[in-house]
Amino acid sequence: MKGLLAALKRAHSLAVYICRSCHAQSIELSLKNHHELMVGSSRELLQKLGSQVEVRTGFITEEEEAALVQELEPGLKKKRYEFDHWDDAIHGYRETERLSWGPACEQILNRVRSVAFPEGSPLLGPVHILDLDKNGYIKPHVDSVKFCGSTIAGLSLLSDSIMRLVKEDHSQEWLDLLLSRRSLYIIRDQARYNYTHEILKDEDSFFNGRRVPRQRRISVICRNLPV
Ligand SMILES: O=C(O)CCC(=O)C(=O)O
Repeated sequence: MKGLLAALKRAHSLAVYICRSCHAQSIELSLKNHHELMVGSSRELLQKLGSQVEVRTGFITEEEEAALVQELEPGLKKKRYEFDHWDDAIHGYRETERLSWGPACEQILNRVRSVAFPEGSPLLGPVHILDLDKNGYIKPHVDSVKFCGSTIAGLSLLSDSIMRLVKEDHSQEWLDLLLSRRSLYIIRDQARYNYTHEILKDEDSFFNGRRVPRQRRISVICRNLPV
């Protein structure tokens, strides 16, 4: 159990820190067929990554969200939010992983797996749970290729948030995703390997100029294994 968290932490500690000043000058375009859930630095980028980045709003119901929170809360409550390490890639968080779930939650996770991963793709057994405090945020990083495969799929509980993807060697190329509460995001292939991803802190949480307040947020993240 400890292995996955340690591996992910190692991946996070390799975070790439990117200057954000270029964003102000960038052209923001929305992609109509993604229901205005993504804005990016150019139409070309939105088209290029359109098939590798998905956001499905309302993927789970309020009742399903409550079932997940109810199952996760007792374990999370035993841990403290970690704020102290200024150089960590995640600030203000507590985390755990879970291998076995009650039937209601297992059904939800099976739905996630069936839409996010190709049939037969070997999956990372434990599901990663990240609980971000209202003041918490995730800095730009690329998940370790040693421990995680081509696809990352995450449910967002309790809060809306903004996920930002930035090309690793070309920070003018970026994409913002509006992750509404109870949505599912999926990041695949180049978007997963060549772009950092991050969750913006509350004070920076704007989507296409619109303020998106961040509350405490729990993410439930499924990954496949590297081939
Ligand atoms: O909380 C999220 O949805 C993103 C998590 C993340 O960036 C990661 O675990 O690598």
